Amino acid sequence: MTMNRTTLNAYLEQEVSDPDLVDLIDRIASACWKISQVVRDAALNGHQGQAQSINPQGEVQKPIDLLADDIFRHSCKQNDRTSVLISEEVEEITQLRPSQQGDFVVAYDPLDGSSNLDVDLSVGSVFGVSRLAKDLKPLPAGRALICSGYAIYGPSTMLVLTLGTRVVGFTLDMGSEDYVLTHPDMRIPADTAEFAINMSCAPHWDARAARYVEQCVAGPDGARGKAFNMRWTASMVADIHRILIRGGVFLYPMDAENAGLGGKLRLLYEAFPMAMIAEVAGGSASNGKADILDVSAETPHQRTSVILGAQNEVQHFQSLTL
Ligand code: AHM
Ligand code: MG
Repeated sequence: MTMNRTTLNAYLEQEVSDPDLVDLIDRIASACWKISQVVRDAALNGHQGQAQSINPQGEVQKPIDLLADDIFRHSCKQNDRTSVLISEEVEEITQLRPSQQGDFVVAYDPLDGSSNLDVDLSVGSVFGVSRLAKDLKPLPAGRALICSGYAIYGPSTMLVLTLGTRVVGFTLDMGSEDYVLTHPDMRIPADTAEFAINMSCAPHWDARAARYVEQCVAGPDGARGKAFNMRWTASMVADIHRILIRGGVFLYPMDAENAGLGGKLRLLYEAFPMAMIAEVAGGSASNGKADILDVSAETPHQRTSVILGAQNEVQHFQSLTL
C-alpha cells in the first residue's frame, strides 16, 4: 500500500506565504537533521563526556552542546533575513545583521537534556522564531512568536512545529532524507491522570507544588479521586513530546534551590516555544501565576518555573493556595 506523503517542504509551501520564513524553517530543519546524526554517532566520534567550558548558566558544556550550537548558528546565518540569535550556549545575543536587512529573531537551545546523551536516551533541540519588535528590542515577547518547534532525537527523529494554528509533527525518513508529515494535528486533552516532575526536588518545593503532587499520589481515595501515573525523563523535549502524544502535565515548579535564579528552565528558548506549542495544541502553560507567554523577558537567559500541559491540571495547580 502506498501512503500519500506530505513533506515538510510541501507543507511549508502551502502554509507559509513568506518565502524567507519558509527558507528559515527549512534551514532549522536541516540543522536538526545534522544534529540528529551527530547525536547518533556521538560515542563513535568521541563526542560524549564534558568539555572544559561553562555555559552562561554556569553549567559544564559538553563538546556536543557546542557542536550543536555551531550547526544551528551556521544554518540560521544562511537565511538572509535572520537578524538576531539567542542561544542557551552563548552568553551574549548575536546581532547578525542590522535591522534594516533582517527582522527574524531566533531563540534556541541547540541540544536540550544533553545529560541524557551518555546513557543513550532521547534529547532534542528547541526553537522559537519571532520578528523584531517595532522598538527593535532584541528580546521577543512570547505572544510575538510566529513559529515554534522542537526536534526530538529518539528512536526516530521528529520535528514538531506550530505556525500558530495547529501543531504538526514530521518524522525524518532516513532513506529519502525527507521530513514526512506523520502527526497532522497534535492535541493535548484537557484532562489527564499522568504527571511529570523531578520528585527528588520535593524537599525544596514550595507549598503549592508539594500539595499538588501529594494529591496526585493519594490515589482514587484522595482529593483528586483518581490514580495518577508519573513519568520523568530529565529531557524536557521528551517529556513534552509524550504529553503531545498521550496527554499529561509537565511541572518544573519553583523550588528553593532555583528560587534565586527564578526557576530552572529558560524562558526565551525553552519555555516560550513549548508554551506556544502547548497553547496551540489546546493545553496551557503557566509559571504558576500567569500564562508563560505573557511573561516579559528582561534578560536573554532569564529563567522561569513551568507548569505545562492538560488545561484542567494547570488550572488546578494555579487554584491551590501557597
Ligand atoms: P539543559 O538545558 O541544561 O539540558 O537543562 C534543561 C533540562 C530539561 O530538559 C529537563 O526538563 C530538566 O533540565 C531536567 O532537570 P533535572 O536534572 O532537575 O531533572
Ligand atoms: Mg536546555
